Amino acid sequence: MGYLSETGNEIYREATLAVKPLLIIIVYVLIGLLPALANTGEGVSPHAGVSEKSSHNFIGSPSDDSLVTQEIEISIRETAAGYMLFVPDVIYIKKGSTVRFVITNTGAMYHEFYLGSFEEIQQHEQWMRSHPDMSHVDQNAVAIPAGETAELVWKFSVETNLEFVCLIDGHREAGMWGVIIVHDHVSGSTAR
Ligand SMILES: [Cu+2]
Repeated sequence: MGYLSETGNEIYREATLAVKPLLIIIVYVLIGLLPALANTGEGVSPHAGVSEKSSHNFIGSPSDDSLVTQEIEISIRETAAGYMLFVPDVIYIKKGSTVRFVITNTGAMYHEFYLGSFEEIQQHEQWMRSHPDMSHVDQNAVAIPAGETAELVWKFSVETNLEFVCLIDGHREAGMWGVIIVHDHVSGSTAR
């Protein structure tokens, strides 16, 4: 699901990197095709309905506040040098834990916390480049306006490495990403 538009975007991106006239013509043809691809519904966004997809299970699932076994606090910081950071940016979680992330935005800008696999986030970023005004809030993401705190409850049922990121244009490049390591033998504390 969503492969049509992803493939379209990839072709589009590759093509726009080239400068040969023939390729430019191909780009125009593809631009004409993109709306048709987007109209296939789920092709609109790689993360549309992401939580309902079976392929999403490997990153875990949304869960209820009453089932939380661990709370992890993350703060978002903007530095004078222009970096935007999640602190901590490496988090260890024991498999089977239901975690409440409490994310506080200490900066002056709007940020988001998006949880996903490295592959999913990469696909999402490609899609984002052509939809910069899109908000990414889904069951695996929360919006955190400046000065506010938001929570996300997630059950980690599979041993895996995941990524959390702010998908606002340029923020990942400014440092807004981190890694979650889900293993069966960690103590469940956060660490750097
Ligand atoms: Cu951000």
